[in-house]
Amino acid sequence: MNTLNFILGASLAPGDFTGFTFFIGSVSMLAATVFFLVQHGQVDKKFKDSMLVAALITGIAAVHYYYMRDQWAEGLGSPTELRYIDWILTVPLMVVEFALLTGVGMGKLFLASVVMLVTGYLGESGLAPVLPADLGWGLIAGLAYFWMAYEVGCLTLVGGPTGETGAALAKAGGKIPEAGKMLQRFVLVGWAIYPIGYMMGTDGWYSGLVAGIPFNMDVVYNIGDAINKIGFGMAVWYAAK
Ligand SMILES: *C/C=C(C)/C=C/C=C(C)/C=C/C1=C(C)CCCC1(C)C
Repeated sequence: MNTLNFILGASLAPGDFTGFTFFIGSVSMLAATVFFLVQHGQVDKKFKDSMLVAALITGIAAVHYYYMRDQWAEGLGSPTELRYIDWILTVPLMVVEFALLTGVGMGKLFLASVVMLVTGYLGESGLAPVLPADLGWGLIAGLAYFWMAYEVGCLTLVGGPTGETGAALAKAGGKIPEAGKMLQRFVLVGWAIYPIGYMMGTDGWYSGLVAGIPFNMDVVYNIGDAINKIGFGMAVWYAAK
């Protein structure tokens, strides 16, 4: 390995579609981070923390994507550990965004996000075969996800009930209720991309269902991250500007 290789990491082979989605991920997360940081200087004082957190989310992801791309390019396969380390840092920061916009304490949402990701990791990595990936770990992760969706008010989009955070979003001042609706759509639709990836990467009752999807799990996760991490920041920016 020469020095340049050491600094830049392994090269992607031409035609490595999955590898290039990792690359696009790192570049777009970096660009979004610059955007959110610049906007941080422009918005009203009370939104500065929200903009900074948006930049942290995409910034942390940019670094992880850089290393995930490298692991993939080295031929080491799906970067499960880096993926879940990224998520365990960035998803709680998305919870912080809700807390900053509403003033509602984030303890329960934070806990649910940790349960969702730790059980998801145990299922996907196969490290804890005491429970099956589908109706064991995956089910627990799914329930934690549904509870979070309820708590932040996703069900109000279809006329249903909401938890405390969702109720506070609707009552907040300025453009926060509108931005809250955007965030709810991301959690309801954008976050639902992840269980599809999980089903593609683990064996279970659903294996036949996802067999026809023409991408692999990493492409699905990469698409989900780009939509959700950048989209979340844009929604917060919308409330702030
Ligand atoms: C920036 C990263 C984000 C927004 C990651 C979100 C991840 C999820 C919503 C993952 C959810 C999962 C389930 C609902 C069930 C199967 C296991 C997971 C962890 C993939």
